[in-house]
Amino acid sequence: MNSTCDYFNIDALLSDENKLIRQSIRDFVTTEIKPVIDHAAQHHEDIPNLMLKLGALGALGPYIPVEYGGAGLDHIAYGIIMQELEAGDSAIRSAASVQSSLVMYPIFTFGSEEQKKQYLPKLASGEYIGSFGLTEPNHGSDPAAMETRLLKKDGQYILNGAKMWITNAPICDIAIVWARDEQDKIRGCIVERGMDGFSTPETLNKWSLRASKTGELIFQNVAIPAENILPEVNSLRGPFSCLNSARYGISWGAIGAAIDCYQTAVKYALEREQFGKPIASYQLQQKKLAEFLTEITKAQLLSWRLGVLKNEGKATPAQISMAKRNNVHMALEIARESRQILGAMGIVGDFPMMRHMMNLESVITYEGTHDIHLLITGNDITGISAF
Ligand code: TGC
Ligand code: FAD
Repeated sequence: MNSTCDYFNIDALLSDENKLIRQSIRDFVTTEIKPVIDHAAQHHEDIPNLMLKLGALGALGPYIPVEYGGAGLDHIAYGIIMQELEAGDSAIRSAASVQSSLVMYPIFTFGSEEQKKQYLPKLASGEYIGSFGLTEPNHGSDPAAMETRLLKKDGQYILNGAKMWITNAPICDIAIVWARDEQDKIRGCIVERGMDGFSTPETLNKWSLRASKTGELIFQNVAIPAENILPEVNSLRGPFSCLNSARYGISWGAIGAAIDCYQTAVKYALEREQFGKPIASYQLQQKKLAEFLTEITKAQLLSWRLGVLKNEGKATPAQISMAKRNNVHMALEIARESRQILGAMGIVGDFPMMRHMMNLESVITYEGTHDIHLLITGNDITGISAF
């Protein structure tokens, strides 16, 4: 029997530090997430004190330098953390990847020294929760068409507009918001809870990512002090650079969800008997399991190699798109097919497949849809934009 999910000995490519981090996050997910996640998802609740717990583990801003409160780890470590968290639930990985890649990364990369010192340590510890506002009600795949405006007035800036589908909006302390200025340039700013005219209504009735809060960011003449503007960027390169980091992490995270489904399916298929034999003894079920392990192994190699390129500063946005697209699709297919191996048992919360499957419907949509990533690859091949 082989259900370890390291078929090509990828462990040999990991450092001892990488493996120690994996074990500590795996232990956390086993003891703190798996026992409560079904209840949280069924009841549309988040996990109490999740961000403080992730902060204590070093899972928030793992690659941010230690002087700013991060863990100073490499990109493979970041990927492994995402993998282990998403084996628990995509909502847990979402919480960590938004905070790390979409909030801490832009402050670290495009922020002033004062902004880094003021916000990064509190975000790393989980004392502050951040959100990231790029998508708008009328502009999802095409953020260049955004309508939100950040206009200079009397030494400060006035923010007007709305962002939609924003992870952690209802519970965020700060939001990194992208808007156009009077010269039509894209600027990033830090909006703080409590600023007049800033509200964050929750989006209810989701069938996906039910253990994560999603909402809107609404700005009605919000006065933003000049010191809250990210000084080092004034184009779409700003938000897209954040997406590079988050999409890379998601490529690893999806592997975690797929492994959780695969291992559950192997165990069930060996134990469940029909027609007098374990269902694992039938060729149709073995084909499914063999395909799962093959696809997981290919995804592991893709993400590991991408991590090496990222550590060397050589990963291209198009390579990241390919890995995000392939691995999330792979995980969603495994969630769907492995649920069938459990028959009726696959639809109840005692097993994780249905929850992973519904979560992955969001993961295949956010951070660039499956189709948009295909078009990014097509553009890279041909030099012709088909958007
Ligand atoms: P384009 O004209 O190609 O480029 C505009 C500027 O951006 C630069 N650029 C990039 N820079 C860094 N990394 C990348 N990946 C970049 N892609 C483009 C480019 O060099 C240029 O820079 P500059 O300085 O010369 O102006 O851009 P476009 O408007 O044609 O867009 C192309 C397209 C479709 C690929 C892009 O719009 C896209 O990726 N759309 C998808 C939108 C998306 O992914 N949204 C995600 C929202 S955040 C989210 O979903 C969080 S979920 C979190 C969770 O819970 O886990
Ligand atoms: P649309 O852009 O309207 O696309 C609809 C369909 O049309 C898709 O299938 C798409 O692939 C297709 N399509 C679009 N353009 C083309 C084209 N040129 N050619 C071919 N097909 C095309 N955003 C944030 O900014 N911050 C967040 O924290 C965040 N969190 C999210 C959390 C959840 C749970 C979800 C579901 C979304 C979140 N998003 C967030 C938004 C997410 O990034 C967008 O949903 C995504 O970018 C797609 O935009 P859209 O939903 O408006 O779809």
